[in-house]
Amino acid sequence: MRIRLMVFIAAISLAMVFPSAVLAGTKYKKEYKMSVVVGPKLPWGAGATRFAELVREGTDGRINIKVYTSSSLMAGKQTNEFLIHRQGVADFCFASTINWSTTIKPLNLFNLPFFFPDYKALDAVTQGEVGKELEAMIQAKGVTVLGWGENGFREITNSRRSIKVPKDLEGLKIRVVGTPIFIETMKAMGANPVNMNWGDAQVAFQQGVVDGQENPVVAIEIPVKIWQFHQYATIWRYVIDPLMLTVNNKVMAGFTPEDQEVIRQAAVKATEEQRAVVRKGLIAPDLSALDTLRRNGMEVVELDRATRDQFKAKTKDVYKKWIPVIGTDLVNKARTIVEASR
Ligand code: X2X
Repeated sequence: MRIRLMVFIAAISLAMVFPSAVLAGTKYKKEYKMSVVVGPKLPWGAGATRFAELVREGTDGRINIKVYTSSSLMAGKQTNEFLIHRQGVADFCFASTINWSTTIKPLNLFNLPFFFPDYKALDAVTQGEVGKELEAMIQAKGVTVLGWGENGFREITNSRRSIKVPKDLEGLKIRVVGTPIFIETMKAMGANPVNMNWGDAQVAFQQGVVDGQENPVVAIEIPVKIWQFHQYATIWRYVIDPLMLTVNNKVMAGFTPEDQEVIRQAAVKATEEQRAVVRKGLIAPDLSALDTLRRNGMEVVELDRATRDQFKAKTKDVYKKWIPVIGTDLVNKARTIVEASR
């Protein structure tokens, strides 16, 4: 009896001293690596740090995630991120669909020019059936999507002239991510695209190697003070850039069920918060983010639906080529959801 009691007390003390993961025989790594393409101060990088903090707190320090910003895990080459994630070089990612779309073709859905008119349409797609299908495809490739964050609608800025109609864009040298559909879309609209990693882009803006670029206002353009390089901004919502907070499947399987649950909840919380941050000031009546651009000397043009349609009309061939690549069924489903949301 006494011995049994002693064993019981010993077991309890052991459980208190050692975390459940150790008792369960699961060996955790000292550090888990999380990849982010941009710097730590941008809302995207901050969202990753927030996730890491929530996981650390929720697991009493059992899971220690270090955020590697500025594409450092893939030597600057942002379109390689999915590959290094799949291989396990990055255990976690907070990633843009754009950077992964070179490898996972259906993600080019979000790159279709002028396909998503607003946040309502976007949310209906990512939170619904289409979002689930994309998650299942990614899962089958070895990675779990834990939550959807956001970089935002991508708006064009440049140093030459105000872009109000398609003709204004003609001949402008625009930096884009090195993913084929971006290059083809810019060419279709008459621009002269130059592909470049984000890590090299800011120096290129400074040196005037390119005339312009396209990125979300709150998530990128304001934090990098784009007005240092460009005086003109056009709000045209031509492409949406969702972010996915993800974990490598094998890494996830190595955690106890309780810790997996902590990770899932942390991802939902961190992405919800991050989405709210990057939308602030961009939804009428609060358009204060555009005022920030103006206050810093930029001329800001907001395109109406008819003008967006003029740009869209120029990208017909992009649609023709990419719909079958993305998956005709998937695009049709998304289109139905977008139309129903209007
Ligand atoms: O390279 C870009 O423009 C950026 C930072 O927005 C992405 O990673 C897609």
